[in-house]
Formats: sequence, C-alpha cells, structure tokens
Amino acid sequence: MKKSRKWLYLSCLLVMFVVLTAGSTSVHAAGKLPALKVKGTKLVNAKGKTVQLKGVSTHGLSWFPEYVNQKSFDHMKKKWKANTVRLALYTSDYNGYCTGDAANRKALEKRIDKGVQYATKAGMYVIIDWHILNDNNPKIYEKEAIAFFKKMASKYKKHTNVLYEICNEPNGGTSWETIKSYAKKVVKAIRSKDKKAVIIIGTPNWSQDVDIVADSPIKGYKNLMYTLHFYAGTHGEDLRTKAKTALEKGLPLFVTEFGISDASGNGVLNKKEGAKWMKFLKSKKIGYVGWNLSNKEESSAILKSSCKKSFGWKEKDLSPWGKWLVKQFK
Ligand code: IDC
Repeated sequence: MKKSRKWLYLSCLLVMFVVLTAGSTSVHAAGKLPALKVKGTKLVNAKGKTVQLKGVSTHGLSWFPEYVNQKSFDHMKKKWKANTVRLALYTSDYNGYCTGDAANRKALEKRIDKGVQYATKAGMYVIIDWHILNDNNPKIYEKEAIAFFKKMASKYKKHTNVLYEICNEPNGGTSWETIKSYAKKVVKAIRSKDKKAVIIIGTPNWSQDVDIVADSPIKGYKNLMYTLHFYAGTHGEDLRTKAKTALEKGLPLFVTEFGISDASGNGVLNKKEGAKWMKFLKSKKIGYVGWNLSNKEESSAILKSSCKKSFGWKEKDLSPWGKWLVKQFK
C-alpha cells in the first residue's frame, strides 16, 4: 500500500473508532461497570472475581431529596471510596410511594431516575430499595410492587449497575412463607424484563432471620441474594450466628442497611461491636451499606445536623457515625 493511502486508511479507522465509542459511552454509560453475578454466597464479576459492594443509603427519598445530586454521588465515590448507593423508596410513611398521590409517585420515580443517572455517571452500583417498614407485610402492596419493579426493570435492563431490593424489612410476625410467595411474584416480574439483574430479598423479623430462609430459599432463578440488617448498638453475636448458619447452608447475603447506633437509628454508638461486625463482613466479603445520608438529628445520620451542604462535605461536616463509616470504605 502506498504511504499516503495507508495513512488515509488508518485515519478512517480512527474516525470510525471515535464515533463508535463516543456513541456507546453517551448512550450506554451504564455499561461501564461490570455486571455482577451471584456465585455461591458471593457477588462476582464476569471474570469470577469476588466483588464486595460497600456504600451509603439515602434516607427516605421523600424526606431528603436534596442529597440525590451528581456532586454528592461523585463525592461519595471519589472521596469516601464508596462504590454503591441505595435509594430508599418508602412505600408507606411520609409521602410514601403507595400512600401518596399520583403526582407524588411521579416525582419519586423521577428522583429514582436521577439517582440511577448520577450513580451511573459517578461509576457506582445503585440499589433500588422498596422500603417497606410500618407496612410490615410486603403483600400489602404486592400489586404496586409488581407494577413498580416491572417498570424499573424495563427501564434499566441495560444498566449493569442496578440492583433491586424488593422488600426492606418485613416485620410484625410476617413469615418466610408469606415473604417467599410475594418474592416469587416480584422476581418473576423483574425477570420478565431483565434476565440477569441481582435481586435482594428481605427476610423475616426486620431482615434478620436469614437462618430460617436458608432452609427453603427460592429455587429456579439465578442472581438472588437475601437481606441481612443489623444495628450494632442492639445486635451482636446472636445475629452473627444466624448469618453464619445461613452462609454455611449456602445462602448469599447482602447487608443493604446497617448502623452502629441502636435499632431505633438513635442512641449511643457501639463502635466495639461495630468493629466485630466489620471483621465478619470483610472476612466473608459480604456487601454493606450504611444508613443514612442526611443531617437529621439522630445518631444514624451521616452528616451533622448543623451541616447544611448537600455535597462537597469536609471531615468536620460528618457525624461521629459518618466518620466511622467512611473509614471502613478506605
Ligand atoms: C428510621 C430513620 C428515622 C425515621 C424512621 C421511620 O432513621 O429518621 O423517622 O426510620 O421512617 C430500619 C429501617 C429504617 C430506619 C432505621 C432506624 O429500615 O427505615 O430509619 N432502621 O430506625 N431498620 C432498622 C433500623
């Protein structure tokens, strides 16, 4: 080939490459993070390498929408080294998704959409959390959950960084059989749109009785995990024993919410018990997400109540729990 032709040929190739990659990053920026799979009790990437997710949960999206912004998510990723954010969508409670009106539902869906976009741009995994709490039995809003998750799964099926948490904390004596029957329907709804996304399923007794679940997990689907929640001011060795039992039976666990205050989200921090929990989570490579990104006057808030910034925080803006949590990520 003549020298000039060769250059022409090479520059054409270069232009084609630039056009193609630019197109794919703008449309599918979501493709940047590797899709995760469940293998044994752990999350792994395509090469089979274990990935431990670690991050921060928003408070309820209706209460504290101001923290869902690009700079905030970038800050958590770059400065705190968190790789995951959880978007807590209360179903009931203050302006809940199922109790508020249609305009409220629309606003919340938009907030989730923004949250997913910001997380994607920041290079973070994002958990969409159906935050049942006072509505203790997920069956109460089962119809709404099926419609919601179908919509989300269809919207985000190309996003390799989106995970679904389908019922935060069943409580009030709701049995595993009841949760299981709900979960099967919601998992089926998600799988009708997205064959692969990781789905995290709540467990009885405020997502603590994982040992019971381990005796009869849901069969027939890949990439399912189960929720374990703890607050180190209240929960210690007894709950870790349940977790160990579940892991021994092969149940994949994900700590999608935790704190070191007491279970009310307030009271004194128990750092000593917190350290035991972290040692356990790190040794088993279990993902963990700290509650909550807000400046609410409570000890489980990551920011001091005097801090009015919704991004760009300094060390002095963090509460004692916030400082402790951020140290775990590094
Ligand atoms: C708490 C919040 C608090 C809010 C309350 C009721 O910290 O500001 O008033 O919910 O909505 C959970 C729940 C989580 C709780 C948290 C602390 O998942 O919603 O948040 N907690 O009580 N499980 C155990 C503790």
